[in-house]
Amino acid sequence: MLSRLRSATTVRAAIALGASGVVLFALTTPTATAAENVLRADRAVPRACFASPLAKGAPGADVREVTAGVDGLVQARLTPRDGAEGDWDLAVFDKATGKIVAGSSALRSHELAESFVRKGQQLVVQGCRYTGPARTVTLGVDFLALTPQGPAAGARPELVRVETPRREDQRRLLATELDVTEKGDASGVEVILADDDDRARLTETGLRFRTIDPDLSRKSKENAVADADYAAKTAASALPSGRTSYRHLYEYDFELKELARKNPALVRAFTLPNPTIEGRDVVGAEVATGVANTADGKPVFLSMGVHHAREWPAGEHALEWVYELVNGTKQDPAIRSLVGKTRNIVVPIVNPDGFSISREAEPKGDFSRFDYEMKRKNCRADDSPPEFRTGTCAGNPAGRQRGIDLNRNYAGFWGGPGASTTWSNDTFRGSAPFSEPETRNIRDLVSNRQVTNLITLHTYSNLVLRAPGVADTRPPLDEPAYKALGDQMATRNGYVSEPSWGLYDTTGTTEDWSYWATGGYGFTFEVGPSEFHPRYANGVVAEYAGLPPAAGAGKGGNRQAFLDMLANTADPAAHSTLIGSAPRGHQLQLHKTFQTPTSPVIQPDGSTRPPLYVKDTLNSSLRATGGRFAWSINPSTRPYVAGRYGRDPQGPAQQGIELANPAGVPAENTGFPGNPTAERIPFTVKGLPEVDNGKLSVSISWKSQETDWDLYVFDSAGKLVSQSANGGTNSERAVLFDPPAGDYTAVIVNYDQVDPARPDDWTAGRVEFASPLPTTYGPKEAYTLTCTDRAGRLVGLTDVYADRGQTVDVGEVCTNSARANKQRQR
Ligand code: 0X9
Ligand code: ZN
Repeated sequence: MLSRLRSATTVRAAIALGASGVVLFALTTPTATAAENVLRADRAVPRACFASPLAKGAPGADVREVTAGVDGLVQARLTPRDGAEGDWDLAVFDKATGKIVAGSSALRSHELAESFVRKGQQLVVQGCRYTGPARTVTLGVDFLALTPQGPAAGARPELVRVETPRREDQRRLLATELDVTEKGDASGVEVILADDDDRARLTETGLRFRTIDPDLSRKSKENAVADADYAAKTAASALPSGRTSYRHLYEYDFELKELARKNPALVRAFTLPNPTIEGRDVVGAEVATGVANTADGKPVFLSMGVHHAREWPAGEHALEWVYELVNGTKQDPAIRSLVGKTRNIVVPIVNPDGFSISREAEPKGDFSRFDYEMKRKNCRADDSPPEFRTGTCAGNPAGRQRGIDLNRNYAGFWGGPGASTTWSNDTFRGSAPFSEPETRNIRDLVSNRQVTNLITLHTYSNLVLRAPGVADTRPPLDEPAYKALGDQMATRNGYVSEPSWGLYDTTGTTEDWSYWATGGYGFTFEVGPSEFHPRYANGVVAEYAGLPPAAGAGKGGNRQAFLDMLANTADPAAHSTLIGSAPRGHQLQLHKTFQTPTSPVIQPDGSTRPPLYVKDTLNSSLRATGGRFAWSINPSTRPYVAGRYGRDPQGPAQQGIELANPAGVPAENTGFPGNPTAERIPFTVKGLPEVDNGKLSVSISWKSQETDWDLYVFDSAGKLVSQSANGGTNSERAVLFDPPAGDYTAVIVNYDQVDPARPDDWTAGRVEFASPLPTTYGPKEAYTLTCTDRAGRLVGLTDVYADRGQTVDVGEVCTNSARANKQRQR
């Protein structure tokens, strides 16, 4: 794809160096001095810095004018001076029109405002002192030239389907280095042709192809137009905030701190511990009655959006949930009551670097390398080859391919199937579990609070997913209650509730770490039926509020699903509770440290290395108010070791069945199910009281790995219930758990023969049955509970075992602990 590369020239135009030696400024006046790089405001004015350019000398702000020296990116940064923190924000405007170009509104004075500019464009850079003691702050402005290369003229992104019936054809296609999508089936693969150049290259191969979508970018552009139209004619939407359009990153951060400023007893905005790769702060908010005391022992519901940059509705849902809780606390007794019993943490944008790029990019919708609007991952560059490590994330020769898939980077089963080892792949897992600052932020939250309930928001597919991400893990002991909670929420949004392996294998995902390590019920919502960021009215308003055309129309939508999750958070039967008494001002601490293996780590060549052992430390605290306390916590035994849910066999498994291979070999068929040519072999699955089948597997094998047979299993209603359609193997195995009794058909497709004249027919066709696996129980684990007095002395120490739903009385933990006394004597 080299001809299409837009290379980012990292040479900065018209740069002056500040006193600290950092690259700072490109001023209209060529001789910038360090003093001009310092913004000053003698008082703070809480306002939206990005709303409009302020008059010169306006209180609480300071302004510089700069001219873009290049076609490319502007990057304006604020950093605190002399250690004085406070909260300054930043905005860049087009001088001629006054329109916002870029903004940044994080909670401290670490700001990065970045967007695209034209050479010669005059810009107004505005710093605003929102709050806090810092009168001055350092401003730096960089320009990065982006050089478009390759023929923009022939650009007409189209999606085609290329027929690659033989392995030789697949090789020929891959050799073109065209943009092959992940959408392929038994008979061919979809390929993106960005321009005439690509079309010519595909034509040269002589492979057959047909157009699926003649203009890939149309939908994105149409959506952008429809969104502008909707926003223009809608005064207020049905959302709690009334919002009518997708927010920018700077709006998210600003709204969170405004909510906190206006509701100080109810909302607390906070910065997560790790800045991103590009240096942005990640911002969250907590909503609770008496929000300041984070150690009040209430159960915590954590919701998150935008692990994946392009999944904008995820962030919108998360922020609207904050408004829901705030409005509800004021206006709705039921919500007020629930908010009084819980603490709610919301991180709308887990991946601000990626989100900012996707949100600020021009809508293309062609999924090409330089379709930044469709970026998914974070901004890590150092896993990519050296030639791709240059440039900022928004303009680099690897385009949107740079980065780690944050939803493959958590430690849970990390390194297993359903994640990529290739840096440029959209599901690249990263160099190690928790290698990324963004996933470490969430790890930190979940490890240091009692997060009993968690929803991580994604788009799309209309799903409510729970752990595990791969079937082999087997369901946790909690499965019945965990499933019931997911099913309940799905009645509200109209989505399908299932374990996430039902979608496809994934490892290293959020709740496959958080749930198995802490026991807090974790779900992934895949919001909306199609498109990563559809029209706002559909993808956000309708999905959230339960309006047509959403599947949750008339059922309450995601709003009601979240409220159900909130009710579950408040329900002591859904977690564990410690009760006891402690003197006022004493601090109780629950501590637990353990190691959990990852998956056997898949290597780029397909071999595996032994699992890594990842150490987790959970540490949460309660500040005693004197007398009795109640502390809502997760069960002490983590689900990973607690056992697995199963059922006892009610009878033997059914005898195996041989599949008789019909005479002859069907014609080669790379187009199943469109082309029905196949062998069809019926078989019958029995049921109780005669047999009890926990698992059914249908398998076939043949001689050469160059031959390709595929296998599908249909039930008597003609529904596909299992399939196995690999290439490069000499066997297939299709599996179905708890198969209902009835008639089934194995459909066997001759996909590819090495030598069709002397076919390599399948043999050893069998249906095998296995008994259900009974429930297993593992060891119990304890928390260590300590009590320290006001002076920080340890005055109590004991082990605590607590099961889900259980209330454990630990008594007078700060005075009655023999172990603590012993410890003190040493
Ligand atoms: O692949 C993903 O990360 C999620 N889909 S998305 O299109 N939003 O990227 C699905 C993850 C499902 N698995 C688990 N959450 N375990
Ligand atoms: Zn996602």
